[in-house]
Amino acid sequence: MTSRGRFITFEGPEGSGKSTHIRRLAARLEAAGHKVLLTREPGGTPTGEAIRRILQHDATGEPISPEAELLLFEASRAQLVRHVIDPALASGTWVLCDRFMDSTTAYQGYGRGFDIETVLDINRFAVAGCEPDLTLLMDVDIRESLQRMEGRNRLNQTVNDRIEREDVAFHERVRAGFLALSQKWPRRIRVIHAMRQEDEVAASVWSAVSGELSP
Ligand code: T5A
Repeated sequence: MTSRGRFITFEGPEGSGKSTHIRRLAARLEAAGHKVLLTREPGGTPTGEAIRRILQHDATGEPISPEAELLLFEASRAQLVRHVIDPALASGTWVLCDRFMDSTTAYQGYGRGFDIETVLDINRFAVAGCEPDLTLLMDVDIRESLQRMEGRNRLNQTVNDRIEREDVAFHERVRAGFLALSQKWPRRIRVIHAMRQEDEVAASVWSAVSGELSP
């Protein structure tokens, strides 16, 4: 019988290096002989990618209420879990996901101010037991996060999306929320100090993964 794969999520403020390090970790796991699937939230399925366009760029032209925003993130997640993550894990593939349920708790709970226990309940409904084995929280301060977003936008000729345009106080609440979650679940959520050189950060990511999951 195939043994179940492992499920690793990357979380943290914008520009904290999630995409950079998820790709580096995937390459290293593949080199170690694992089958690896990379995915992201919101997105990762046709329905999820359509939801991503609505959420990021006001694609309908209509303001999105905070309640609808929360439920759209959860809808994308419910779809991703059932169509992509669960089947991949069952076939022995390691799944690396760029953001997952902790982002909803941090952004919609701590950031927007929804009751945290309510958000956690809706998360549980969406994931139906499919929780990460390990979460890497890429922690940067918000000034660094904003600078990196600017750099990314200059390089890729992009602009900040709807949530990235929130004020500094919102982003500070989100970061504090992520850190609070890492204290609530210290075994699952490992804080990676992501303001160092990229290679040093990659070494910490590998050490957390190899220490916890013996790849
Ligand atoms: N959201 C999401 C919610 O509100 N609720 C939810 O439930 C979910 C799932 C999604 C948005 O939706 C919100 C959160 C977000 O606002 P996203 O696509 O995940 O957005 O976007 P970001 O987090 O904004 O992704 P970014 O690509 O901007 O950030 P990353 O992936 O963290 O960072 P990365 O690797 O792209 O790096 C950004 C820049 O920094 C540089 C890179 O080269 C790049 O230019 N960099 C470094 N620079 C210096 N030192 C290092 N160590 C560096 N590492 C990377």
